[in-house]
Amino acid sequence: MTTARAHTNIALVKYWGKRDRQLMLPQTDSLSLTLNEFYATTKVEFDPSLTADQITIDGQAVSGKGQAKITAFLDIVRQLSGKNDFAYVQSTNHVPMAAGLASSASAFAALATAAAGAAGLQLSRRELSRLARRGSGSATRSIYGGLVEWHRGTDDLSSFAEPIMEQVDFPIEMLAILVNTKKKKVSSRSGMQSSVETSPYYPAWRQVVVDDMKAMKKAIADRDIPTIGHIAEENAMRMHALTLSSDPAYTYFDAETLTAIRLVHELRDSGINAYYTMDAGPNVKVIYDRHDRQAILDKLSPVFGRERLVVSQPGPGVTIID
Ligand code: 2P0
Repeated sequence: MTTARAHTNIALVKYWGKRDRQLMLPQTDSLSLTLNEFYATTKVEFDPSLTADQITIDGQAVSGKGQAKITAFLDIVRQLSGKNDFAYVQSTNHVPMAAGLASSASAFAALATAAAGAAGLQLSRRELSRLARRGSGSATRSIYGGLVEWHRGTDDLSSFAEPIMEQVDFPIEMLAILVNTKKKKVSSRSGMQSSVETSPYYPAWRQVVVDDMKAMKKAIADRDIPTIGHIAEENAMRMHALTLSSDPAYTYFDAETLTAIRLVHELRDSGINAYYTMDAGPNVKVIYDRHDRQAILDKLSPVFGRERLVVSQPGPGVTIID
C-alpha cells in the first residue's frame, strides 16, 4: 500500500493539443507553477482477491468513464511492474473538481506515484513524470514543485517535465477566483483535439509557445514578476483564441470571468502589477507579487466575496506520505 500527495499546477505557458493521443505527447512545450493550496492525496493497494479496480474519489465510488480512465492508467502500471492484481484506489481532492483548476494534474501525479509505489516499481522522478503523463498531460508537471517545464519530446522517453526553480526564491503568488466550480461542458481533452484539428490559428499557436517559453524562462531567471505575468496573460488569451476559432467554436468564459478580467485591468490601471490567466474553465487566476496581496483582495472581495478567493503560494512536488 502506498499513499502519495501531489499538488496541482497552473500553466504560465499553456499546453493545448496532443500530437500522439495514445502516448499523450503534446504539440508544444509548456511551463507551470505548482500550487501549495490545491492537492490530491491518493492511496493505492493491489489485492489479489479483487475482480475489478475499486475506486473512490472523495468517498464516492467511481464508475463509467472515470473508472475506465483510471483502470487504463493502472493497466500501464500493471504492464510495467508485472503485477496483475486489481487495486483499491482512494483519492481525496483538495481542489474544486473539473472547474479549470487542473484537478487532473494533481490526481494523476498522485495516482502515478502511489500506484508505482504499491506495485513495487522504483521509479526516478523523471520516470514518474513520464508515467503521470499517460494519465493526463498536465500531471507530467505536477511531479515537481515550483516552476516546472514540460519538454514535449518526440517519443515516450523524451517527453517529461523538469524543474526550472523548485524552491521559488522570489515573491510570486497566485490567487484563484472561484467563478464557477461546476463541471465544465467541454473537457480539455476533446476541446484541445478540436482546436488542433480545426483552428486555422493552430500553426501560429505552435510558434507563440516557442517564443513564450524562451521569454518566460528569461523572465524567471530575472525574477521579473510583471514580465512573467504579462507573458502568462498573453499566452492564456492566445490559447483561448484557439477555442473560439475551432469548428464548432466553444469557450470557457462566463460573464463573471469577464468581470474578473476587468477588475484585474483596473488594478493595473491603478499601478498594481496584477495579471490573469485562465484554464479550461471559467475561473480566473491572478498572478502578482505577494506584497500586493492585500490591495488585490480589497479590490476583488467586494465583488466576489472573500470565500471565493483562494490565495496560494508556490507548492512542492509529489511526496509519498505513507
Ligand atoms: C495546461 N490545461 O497547460 C492546460 C491549459 C488546461 C488549459 O493541461 O487530455 O487535463 O488529460 O492531457 O492536462 C488541462 O488538460 O488534459 C490542461 P489531458 P489536461 O495546464
